[in-house]
Amino acid sequence: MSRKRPEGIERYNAPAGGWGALKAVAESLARQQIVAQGAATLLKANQPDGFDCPGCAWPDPKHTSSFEFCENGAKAVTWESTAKRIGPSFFAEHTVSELWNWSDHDLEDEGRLTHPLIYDAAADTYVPIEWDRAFALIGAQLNALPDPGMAEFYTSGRASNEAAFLFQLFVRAYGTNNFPDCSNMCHEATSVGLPHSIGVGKGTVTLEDFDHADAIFSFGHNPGTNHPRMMATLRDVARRGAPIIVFNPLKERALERFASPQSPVEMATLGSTDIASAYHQVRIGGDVAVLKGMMKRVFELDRRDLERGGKGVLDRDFIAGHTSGIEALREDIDATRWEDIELMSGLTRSAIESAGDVYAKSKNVILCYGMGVTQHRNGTANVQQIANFLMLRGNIGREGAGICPLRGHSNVQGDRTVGITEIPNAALIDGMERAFGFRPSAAKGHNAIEAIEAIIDGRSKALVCLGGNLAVAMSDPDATFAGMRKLDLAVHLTTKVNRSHLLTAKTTIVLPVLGRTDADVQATGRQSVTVEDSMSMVHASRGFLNPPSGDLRSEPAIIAGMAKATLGDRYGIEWDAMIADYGRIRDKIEVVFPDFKDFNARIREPGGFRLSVPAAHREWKTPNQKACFLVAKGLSEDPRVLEANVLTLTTIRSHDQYNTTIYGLDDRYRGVFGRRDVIFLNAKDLAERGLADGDTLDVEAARDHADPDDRPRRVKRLTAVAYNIPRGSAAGYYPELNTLVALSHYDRQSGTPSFKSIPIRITRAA
Ligand SMILES: Nc1nc2c(c(=O)[nH]1)N[C@H]1C(S)=C(S)[C@@H](COP(=O)(O)OP(=O)(O)OC[C@H]3O[C@@H](n4cnc5c(=O)[nH]c(N)nc54)[C@H](O)[C@@H]3O)O[C@H]1N2
Ligand SMILES: Nc1nc2c(c(=O)[nH]1)N[C@H]1C(S)=C(S)[C@@H](COP(=O)(O)OP(=O)(O)OC[C@H]3O[C@@H](n4cnc5c(=O)[nH]c(N)nc54)[C@H](O)[C@@H]3O)O[C@H]1N2
Ligand SMILES: [Mo]
Repeated sequence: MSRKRPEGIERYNAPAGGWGALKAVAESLARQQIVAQGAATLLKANQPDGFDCPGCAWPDPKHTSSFEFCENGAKAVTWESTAKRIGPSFFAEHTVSELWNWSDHDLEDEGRLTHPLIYDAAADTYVPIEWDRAFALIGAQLNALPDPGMAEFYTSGRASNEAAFLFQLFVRAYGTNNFPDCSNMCHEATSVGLPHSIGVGKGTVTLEDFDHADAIFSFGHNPGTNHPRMMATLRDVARRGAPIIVFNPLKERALERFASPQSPVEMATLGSTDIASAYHQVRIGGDVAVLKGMMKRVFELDRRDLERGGKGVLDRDFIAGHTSGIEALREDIDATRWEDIELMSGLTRSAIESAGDVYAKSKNVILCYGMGVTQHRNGTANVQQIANFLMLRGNIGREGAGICPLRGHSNVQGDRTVGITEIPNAALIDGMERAFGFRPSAAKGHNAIEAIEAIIDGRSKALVCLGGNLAVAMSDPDATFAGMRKLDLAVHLTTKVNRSHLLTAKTTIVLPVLGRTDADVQATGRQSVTVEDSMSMVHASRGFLNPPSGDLRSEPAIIAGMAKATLGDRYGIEWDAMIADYGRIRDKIEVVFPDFKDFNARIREPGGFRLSVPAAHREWKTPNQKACFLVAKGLSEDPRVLEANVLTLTTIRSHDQYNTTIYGLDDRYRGVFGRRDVIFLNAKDLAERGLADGDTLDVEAARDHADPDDRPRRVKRLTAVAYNIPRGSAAGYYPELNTLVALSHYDRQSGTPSFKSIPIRITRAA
């Protein structure tokens, strides 16, 4: 019996990857009109003398590999190296009010910006402006603020180390630590949570560790779409027969089956490799429950083994020699009841026990995780329970084992390393003083949520964005948009036009930048920049394409231009010399951060070098010099999830988007074609409400009357798609559903918005 599915909804039965991926690359090359140049561009991605792929932060094998195929990396590269251009004549023809009604896809699809622009309010259009005039205006307006703390400086994680370092230098010399950053919406729970556990806010594994792992645990990430080069690694692990245990509410195809476009056999025979050995569809927000459940099992196995005269399954040497807090953890786990674990995780006790058994039997375990773990009200607790789980069997700081957060933007980790932080520590302040002879303020600045709150309240009057699309990426776009329209000054460094640029302030300036793929030529010749991947490897990136116009500047050059116009020769900073030769920026980075010793020499080695990750060799930079087991109270921090009729909504990326950049309207592996206005629901949850597959629904966020920010938040007319997802869970696309997220809905420890658990109610649309 076949029932008619909603328009554009099909079943996708093939493995991830394979010929579908090759076809998608060909299509995106053609769409961006760059078949000849574009194909050559792709071959330079992640090559020793080429540019770092702007797609994701997964490392490359020694960074010397031949071109590693990746469909979504290809989309990112072609989107940037497109032949399409958007110049002054386009803006003369389209008012900003008209462009506001364009879709996010259509805005960016117009192509690369060619000229610096300023908003002309009388004509409601963007008009060209000379670079020096733009800098002078920015400098004058920043200097006119009564307090530097009234300006916000946002960084999106594509910025190179060199750009990010100059940005923080400019802003600290100007006098504030207001550094909202895309990381605040992303892996902040990792950056804040892990230092308390293991003394460093980064992953501990290298790519080689995957060759020695006996089991991989995967929580809340979708590598087939978001870190496709990771699939080669997971495929190797699966083919060795090592178990891969997945916890994800959705059955993500690439975690089930993957056909490697680099395997002639799989391509020729239409074969594939099974990836997950066990796939547990945890309820959204149920990860703390799962982790506590598995730890409960490990403690139980340990007790049993001891009773039988064995040595137990805990790593007692590691625990005694390296850790603190095991007793408090054990008490918490003992006090946690299986009924509650089952209720909150949506999994049976026996399923969780079976996963715990695999863990206890495996000598070396790596645990990988993404946004499904961090973007919750208890995101930090989630991350810390992961660390606890690994530490029970000493799975941190030895070969084949460790924690592996999958970072987002290709250099989001590097930006943090070189000083983009609203909470500068003493080492950073001292380093800046050593390098530049002035002592920056140590006062805490704003993170992303605090910056938006300040903008909405009118406490902050200027916003300078080094890339990104802050207004669309953030929670509560309605309030955020209104706030941004009240600014005195908005400045955007960008490759293309997006919605944030249409939120005009009294003065609004859009500055077009060179991208990763473009050649960056300065006074001493063609420059390289550097980036840091998810595994703390730092390496050079060098573009080679002719820039979209002669009027573009590099991000470092623009930052220096703004800095000179704002600061004059304050502190004698040699901006021009640093722009002439980025090697001089790296020399300064090395003075501020001694870990970058011999920076310029070491990036000449193929593959670059690894920054030190003390926990990776069991050196614990925590106050008590130990790895700390940390207790998280309870299993959830949002009482609304247990209210009658409430579902928990997660917001995810389709296969055809890069964050707020929408390449196309398909989500191939989930069987969605030509649309994004859908909500995935369990058929029984639909039936219970008298609804069915294909019905048009309105979605409303569950109210929180204790929250001063409480008000109705609705998204109308989404098509229900009956989907393989746990009862009580729902999923839909970011950023369309951000309207449902209150600004106050975030993890109190890290400030990460709870984009992955939004309590909602659904009703049939009128
Ligand atoms: N092509 C492409 N690549 C990208 C990006 C992109 O948009 N497009 N974005 C980049 C960025 S900035 C980032 S941060 C990363 C994001 O990479 P991911 O972390 O993979 O991103 P999401 O799409 O948010 O996927 C989260 C996954 O978590 C699952 N999930 C949702 N809620 C829960 C939960 O409560 N528990 C568990 N266990 N799982 C859950 C979802 O089903 C989904 O599979 O990718 C980077 N790479
Ligand atoms: N509901 C929900 N919201 C989320 C998330 C979620 O999972 N669910 N994820 C969050 C996460 S993980 C992140 S990281 C944020 C992303 O937040 P952002 O980093 O702010 O957003 P992006 O969409 O990556 O930014 C895209 C824009 O960057 C600009 N750009 C592209 N390349 C370059 C370049 O080389 N230089 C410059 N200067 N600009 C460039 C272009 O203008 C493009 O439009 O969103 C967060 N928001
Ligand atoms: Mo991210």
